[in-house]
Order: sequence, then C-alpha cells, then structure tokens
Amino acid sequence: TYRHASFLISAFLFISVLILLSISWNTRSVIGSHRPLDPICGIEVVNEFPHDPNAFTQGLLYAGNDTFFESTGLYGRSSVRKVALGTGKVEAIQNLHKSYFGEGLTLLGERLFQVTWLKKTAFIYDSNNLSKVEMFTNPMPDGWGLATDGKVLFGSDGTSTLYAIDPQSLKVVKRHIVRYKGHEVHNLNELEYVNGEVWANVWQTDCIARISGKDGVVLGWIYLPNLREGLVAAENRGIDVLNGIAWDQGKNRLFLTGKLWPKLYEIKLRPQT
Ligand code: DDQ
Ligand code: CA
Repeated sequence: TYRHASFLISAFLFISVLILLSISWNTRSVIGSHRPLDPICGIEVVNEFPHDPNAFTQGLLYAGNDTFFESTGLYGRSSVRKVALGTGKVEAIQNLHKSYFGEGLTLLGERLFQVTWLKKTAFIYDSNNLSKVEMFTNPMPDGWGLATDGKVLFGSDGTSTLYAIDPQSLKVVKRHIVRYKGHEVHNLNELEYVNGEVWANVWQTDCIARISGKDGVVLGWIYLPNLREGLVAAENRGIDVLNGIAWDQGKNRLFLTGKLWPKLYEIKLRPQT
C-alpha cells in the first residue's frame, strides 16, 4: 500500500543518513577528505616496515612505485639513496664526500635537490641514476629541510623561517616567519608538502607543524610521541629524533621515520582525544 511504501522509504532514508554520518565521523580528520583536519591530531599506525638503522634520516620523500628517496647525514655516512618501501632495501646510493653532512631532499621533475648542514653547498642529482648533475650555493643561511609543491622549493634552516626558493634561479623568492597563534615556531626541520600545506618536523620534539605556505601560519599540529617512545621501549637505545615525513599523493599514504630508526611507519591521523 501507499502508507507501507512511504514508511519503508522513510526508514531507508533515516538509516542512510545514519550510515553517512558515521562514515563522515570516522573519516573526519583523515587527510584527503574534504573536512579540514582537526587542529590537534594524534596518529594510528597502519603499517610498519624495516628502515636502515644506520640511516641518519635527514630528508625523505615518496616517489611512486613503492619507492622512496632518502637523504642521510653524519660525516662519512651522508648519502642520497633510493629505498624500496616494504623491505627498506637500498636500491641505489650516492655517497657524499666525508666533509658534507646531508640534509633536506626534494624531487622536482627528475631532479633531486639536496642541501647540507653548516655548509652552503647544495647538490642536484638525476633521480634516474643518482648521478650528480650540479652543485649550487644554498640561498638559505643553513640547510635543514626541503620540499616542493611542484613549482617552488620550500626550505628550512633550523630557525622559524620557511623559505620559498625558485628552482631555476635557485634564489629565495619568499620567506615567512612560522607562527602558531602569534608565537614563533623555531627549529623547523624536515619538510613535506601535503595537500597545499607545508608540514615540518620540529627538531627534538615529537611534533609536526602543519604550516600554510601562503603566510607561515601554523594551522595545526600532529603529536606523535608513541613512535619514538615505542622504539626506545623495545631496546632501541641508539635512536635519535623523529625526522622524515613522506606523503604519497596517489594513495593518500603518510610515512614517517626518524634518525637511525629501524622502522618506517605508515600512519593515519586521528583527532586527539
Ligand atoms: N640537524 O639535522 C638538526 C640540522 C643537525 C643534526 C646534527 C646532529 C649532531 C650529530 C653530531 C655531529 C658531529 C659533528
Ligand atoms: Ca619529506
């Protein structure tokens, strides 16, 4: 009957709305969804993979095809390397001269840009074979982090300044002081460009700042002490700080590791409760 049918339709609509609400609740702080991320997020580990425990990770990026490029530091152990996701196997490596301490790394087209610590020397490599194609002078006071939105290079130098560098002229074209509610955020380190934002590890903390590349305003924080503390609890005494954010734009996957960490994590964000 008509009343029967209209009752069924109403019930169906009501249940659909409930399902949609529960889906949007569950995905509400998930990157790539349309809802803005919560200002403070925690994390949940989705996967963990092996990572070279001798890699003093200073730059990390995802290059597609289950492959990372990674820059490592320490004198005599600095490198740029191609690493397989899943196994952590180093598939190709270019070592730096022992006078250089490798730092931030980013990939634009087929060119890998790498800066070094306490020296103005920076390198460009061919990402196909890691051969060195060029040396240039880092236009920032020091070399810490690098990332790119596909147009400019973003850079950090351990201060509160976020730099934008033109990849052709290799000059600074813009700079912003990074601030959270008016307070300067210092020690910006490894960077990653994620959906229009620049994410930065804050050196010696378990925090990632989500920075607006337009004005340097910190839009939110990702708080993740559990990864490093878990490793230390599991007898990994020699490990250093969280460092290394890589974003897989294609599959919306977020990866994190740290200096001398034996593991690399795939994580999801969760609203901090
Ligand atoms: N930085 O990556 C934060 C820019 C530098 C980390 C330096 C850590 C010190 C390692 C020991 C250096 C030996 C001269
Ligand atoms: Ca990165």
